[in-house]
Amino acid sequence: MISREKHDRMANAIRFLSMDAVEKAKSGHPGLPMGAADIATVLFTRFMTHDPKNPHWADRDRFVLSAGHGSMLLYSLLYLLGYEDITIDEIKNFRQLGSRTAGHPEYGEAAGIETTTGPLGQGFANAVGMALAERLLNARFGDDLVDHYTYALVGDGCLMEGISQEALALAGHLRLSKLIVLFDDNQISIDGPVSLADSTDQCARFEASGWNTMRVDGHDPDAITAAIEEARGSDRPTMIAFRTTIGWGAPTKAGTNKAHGSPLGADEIAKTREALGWDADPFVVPSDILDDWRLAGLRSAKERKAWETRLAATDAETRGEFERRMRGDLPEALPSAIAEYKKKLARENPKVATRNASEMALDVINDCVVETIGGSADLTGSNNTKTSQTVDVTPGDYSGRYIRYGIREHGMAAAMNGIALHGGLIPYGGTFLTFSDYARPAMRLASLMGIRTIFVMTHDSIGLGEDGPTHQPVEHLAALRAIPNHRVFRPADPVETVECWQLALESKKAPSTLALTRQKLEPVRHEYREENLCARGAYELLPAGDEAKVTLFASGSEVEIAVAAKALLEERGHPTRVVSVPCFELFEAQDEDYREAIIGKAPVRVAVEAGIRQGWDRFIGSDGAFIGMTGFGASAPAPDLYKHFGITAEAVVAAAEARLATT
Ligand SMILES: Cc1ncc(C[n+]2csc(CCOP(=O)(O)OP(=O)(O)O)c2C)c(N)n1
Repeated sequence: MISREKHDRMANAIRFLSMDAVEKAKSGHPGLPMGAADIATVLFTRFMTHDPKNPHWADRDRFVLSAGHGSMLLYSLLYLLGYEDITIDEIKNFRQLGSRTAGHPEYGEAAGIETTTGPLGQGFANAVGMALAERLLNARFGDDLVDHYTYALVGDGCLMEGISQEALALAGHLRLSKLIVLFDDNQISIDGPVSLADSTDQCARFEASGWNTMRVDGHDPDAITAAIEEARGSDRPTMIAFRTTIGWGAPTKAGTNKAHGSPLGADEIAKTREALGWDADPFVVPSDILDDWRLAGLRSAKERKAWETRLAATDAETRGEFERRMRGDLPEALPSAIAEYKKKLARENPKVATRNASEMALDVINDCVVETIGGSADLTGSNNTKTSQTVDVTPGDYSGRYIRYGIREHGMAAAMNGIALHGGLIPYGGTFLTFSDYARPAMRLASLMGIRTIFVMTHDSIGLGEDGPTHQPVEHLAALRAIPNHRVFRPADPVETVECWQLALESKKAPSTLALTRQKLEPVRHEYREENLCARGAYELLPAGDEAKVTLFASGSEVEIAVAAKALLEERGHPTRVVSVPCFELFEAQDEDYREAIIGKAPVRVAVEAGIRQGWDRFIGSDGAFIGMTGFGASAPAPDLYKHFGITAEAVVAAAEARLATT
């Protein structure tokens, strides 16, 4: 049992490391770490089951600092608890180039940082995904292997963001009782008191969605302990509103927005040292306090060993399967299952929309890759994300493989990130491509973190037809391609669709978006090829009959237009090649020789895509012809729209011939 005096000094160690690091960096946020230090100290000394010496232990509790600006709270904890990645030098180098202690916590920089946070509210929704992943894996592997808590520390900002509503509604509905949200209820944000802009009763809001809630003094260790204890026994997710003082301990700045996001200043820090009776120099933690923290870091070593014993005692097959899934390796049988399916496609040549092709591919994949977790933001029948293998997950029954995310694109995307981050599962989820805008902040973070989240985005152009311009993506392909480390796949037919799915599954360190059509397409790949041609991002689909005078580049639904245009151009005496471009990002990853060969030497280059031109100059040059969209779409049947906007084989021929005439 930790005495009150000891608790206070341990919490003060967090406070001084945080304020001194922010002061040295001349930037950062001392207020949150100082205010939440008591909560964090109780959590990590009495409850968190984790092992700094084995930080990737699969069944560890997860802690998410959703209020990522308070990063020094997390870095202080990791240092104090003995995580090797965060040394005192890293603390001293807070926010400096090359340090692990980035401005906001970055996943992958140090063990113990479970997700990248900073954009407020994201971490909360990630935690929902982690807590869901925990239940899903528990249903598959039992309490012996998977049975842990997920804690998220959120601030006023996280709870004001709209994503928090999506996250809490989903968690409440699914009854994720092992999710515990610690709300740093300090009533202060950047502009000043939260009351300037918000008067929500947060507890009432959570309760309305099926949460257990409590209001607790966030500076009383016994009260904090009792609350977390109670939360752990709840049959519902719990939100504890801890009333705290931002910048607790700073004599003049505590309780004000002056403590939120700038160094306290030498004078205030000196006065805080005095007020809290802390005479250690900056970055020095008195040895007895450091020892206490390091001991706290060892508190779960026994549990970790017991878990390892249980894992070792598990039958070899289950153990092997658990370990494979946690490593994120795909089943060995996948390539042959896909090869068989591609052979079948070559025989049958089905004329289907790529959203249907995606469902067909998923039917093969889900049979083999049992760790996929599907879902959709209320567009299941449109996104074709549900297959025969994916039974619904329901409140309290997590044995299924399909999440009804509800009309919550942003929450879905961020929860999927949480599932991917947890490990052991591969999440994919659908909505309309145009609503990728609603999911984009989480899609960007998936890219920044380099994780395998798969976004299934159907209705990928004006080809969706009658729903009109509100639903027709125009700039979205370009906008998603603009995100670094994000693979945007736009397959042209069933063969390309399964190839792109395979690439998305194999992409352990980058998320993928599959842009899929609503409308039926002519297949363009008729022969079986074992090689995944989409893997190079762009490839020659059809060579020219003679030395090429024209190269046509196209993606997805416009490849069939390019194929038709090639036939017309060749009839008219212009040798033409067709390059299918399913993925810009993978094309850029090829070597120079390959890229040059694909761009080719034909004097005329034309690209066709039912979206905006941005990005295509990479293929056609600034003097190339682009057949696509220059503004918003319209409401009409798809074939009428293609004609109306001039995205036709005839238009391609006319553009190519106009240029041929000047070469
Ligand atoms: C999506 C998003 N919008 C805005 C910001 C900028 N921002 C960082 S912290 C903050 C205020 C957060 O207030 P609160 O959660 O109460 O944190 P505290 O003041 O208690 O540290 C804002 C607006 C952000 N990080 N993310």
